[in-house]
Amino acid sequence: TPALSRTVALIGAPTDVGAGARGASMGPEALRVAGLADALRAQGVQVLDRGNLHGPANPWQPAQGGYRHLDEVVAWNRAVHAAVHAELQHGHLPILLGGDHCLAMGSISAVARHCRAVGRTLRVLWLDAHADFNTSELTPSGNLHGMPVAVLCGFGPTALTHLGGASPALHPSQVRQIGIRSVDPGEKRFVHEQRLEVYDMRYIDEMGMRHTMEQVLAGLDDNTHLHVSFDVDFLDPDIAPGVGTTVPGGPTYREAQLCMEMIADTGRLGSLDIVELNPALDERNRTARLAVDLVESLFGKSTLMREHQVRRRG
Ligand code: EXY
Ligand code: MN
Ligand code: MN
Ligand code: MN
Repeated sequence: TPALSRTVALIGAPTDVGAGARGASMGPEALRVAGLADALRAQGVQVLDRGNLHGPANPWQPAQGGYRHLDEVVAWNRAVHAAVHAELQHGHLPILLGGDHCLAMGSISAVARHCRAVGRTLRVLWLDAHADFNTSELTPSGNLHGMPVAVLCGFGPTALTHLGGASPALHPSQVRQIGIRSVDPGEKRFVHEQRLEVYDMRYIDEMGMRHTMEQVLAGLDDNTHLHVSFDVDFLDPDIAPGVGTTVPGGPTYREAQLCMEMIADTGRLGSLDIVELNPALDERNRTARLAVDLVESLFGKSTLMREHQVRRRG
């Protein structure tokens, strides 16, 4: 299997149609202003900024039939699916700049379709305070950013479950959820029923981030494509206030860095979403700058040369 690409394509999807608060639509530009492209270049990555996708405005309507803004969410995710799939076919590593987390439906369905076609094994790391496993029956809000994992596993409206043709895009056994600390009651039953592998904050508290990531990354091989779906609300709100759905008690700065560094060490990162950043709620773009800082680690930045650290320890 050839090595995964060191050419990254940035794809902006400036929308908040799946969210319960306005403002994530400003995420792509905030990440660019925080220096995302230069930070990646500093890690030896070639960066192509594809600009922003276009889609319908946020009509700000109540939910209908358990879904809020379903038509708009479908339109945005069709655009995301096409753009992400095209970059993978060109051998590039797509980074989706959200936008709210409903966009993972388009992005991950494209990654799954690509992996199916080339015979790669896909594993999805879902970094989030939330399980995002609601359905129209279970959701308390109708907001589609609370449903992408369920949709990708085949539970949801056909227009979304079949974005990549075949459905389901994912089997629950391909997903690892990390940092979870807010799950709705019906959603929780469904997570158990579908046997999602969840490393919640209690697990991280008791076992530590190092052991957690060893479990999350166990069993990878050189045919694995890792997709990281990074919901910025994964992070503790004390360090990352710029999100619409803060939940206290998230990973610290050091825990988040270690999480990213251990993913980088695998060398298997094949695609990435950065979602839910809400500049309207941020403080002087600090959450965007933190996200960029963590992405540097995800692409291999560490304090010292890794081999030097290992030599000193040995
Ligand atoms: N579980 C809640 C809901 O479904 O409305 C909150 C979901 C927030 C989802 C954020 C993006 O991760
Ligand atoms: Mn190229
Ligand atoms: Mn999410
Ligand atoms: Mn979340």
